[in-house]
Amino acid sequence: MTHTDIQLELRGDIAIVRLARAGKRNALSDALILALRDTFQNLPDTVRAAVIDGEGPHFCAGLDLSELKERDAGQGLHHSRMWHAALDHVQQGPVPVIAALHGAVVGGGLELASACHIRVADTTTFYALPEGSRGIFVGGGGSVRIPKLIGVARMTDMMLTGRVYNAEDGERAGFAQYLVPEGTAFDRAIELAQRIATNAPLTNYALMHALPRIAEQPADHGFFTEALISGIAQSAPEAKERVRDFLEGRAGKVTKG
Ligand code: 1HE
Repeated sequence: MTHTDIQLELRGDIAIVRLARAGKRNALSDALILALRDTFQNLPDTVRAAVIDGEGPHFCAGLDLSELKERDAGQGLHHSRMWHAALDHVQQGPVPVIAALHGAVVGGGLELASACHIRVADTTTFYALPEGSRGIFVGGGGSVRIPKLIGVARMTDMMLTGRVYNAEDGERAGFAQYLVPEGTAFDRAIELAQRIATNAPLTNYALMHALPRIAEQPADHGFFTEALISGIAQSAPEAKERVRDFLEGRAGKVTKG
């Protein structure tokens, strides 16, 4: 798959997926969304974690508004479903994905960031949902994923009032898990990806695929699903080896952060 607006770089077992449409602030055209889907769908088997970032001064300006004007209601529905399918490949793909954020993370850009498993933001980052003032609504899964990060009340406020969160307030609200100095989000994301790539693959799989489902199940179902997945994870030879390494003094202790 080649697409000029997406760059895929493999650095050992880390995939770096870069939005490369800086002239348009990485606005997500249909072609770019489909390229994103194809990229995550076809990651090589050797990849253990991925980082997504954006070229230029902003992570992503959201939906390419120049394409919006051409769509009727039915086409709009299918367009939204296309985004859902593409961002599902980010969230439900084979490996954890870390978003390295800077500058604008707005509209569909915030929806994309929300589909990732961890968000690292530098101090230039800002978050907004301009859909509210453009007379439209989120369509890339934002109404499902964004409230899980910041809550329904904050998202409602952002869309009703056009409120913009800066990097510090955004981290406090729950958009990002890491706030780092200007220009260092990518490096920190790579460090985290390298750490994640050393985990047992079944643990990462459970975190990506079991945890979000368990969190939405009624408690009794959740406890049962948890028991199933923890039974599977601990039965892997790799899990037994890691526990043995600790007991025999070969693995690191947990230390204060
Ligand atoms: C674009 C887009 C875009 C920039 N679609 N072309 N998103 C928005 O409503 C955000 C709209 N964008 C902005 O508010 C600003 O562009 C930014 C704050 C992101 C960046 O500002 P700045 O000053 O660095 O750049 P710029 O001069 O505004 O834009 C540079 C170029 O990118 C310019 O094109 P040019 O040909 O005149 O150089 C802009 O037109 C173009 N550009 N953003 C198309 N979004 C699944 S539903 C999701 C719904 C949404 O995402 S709605 C929110 C859309």
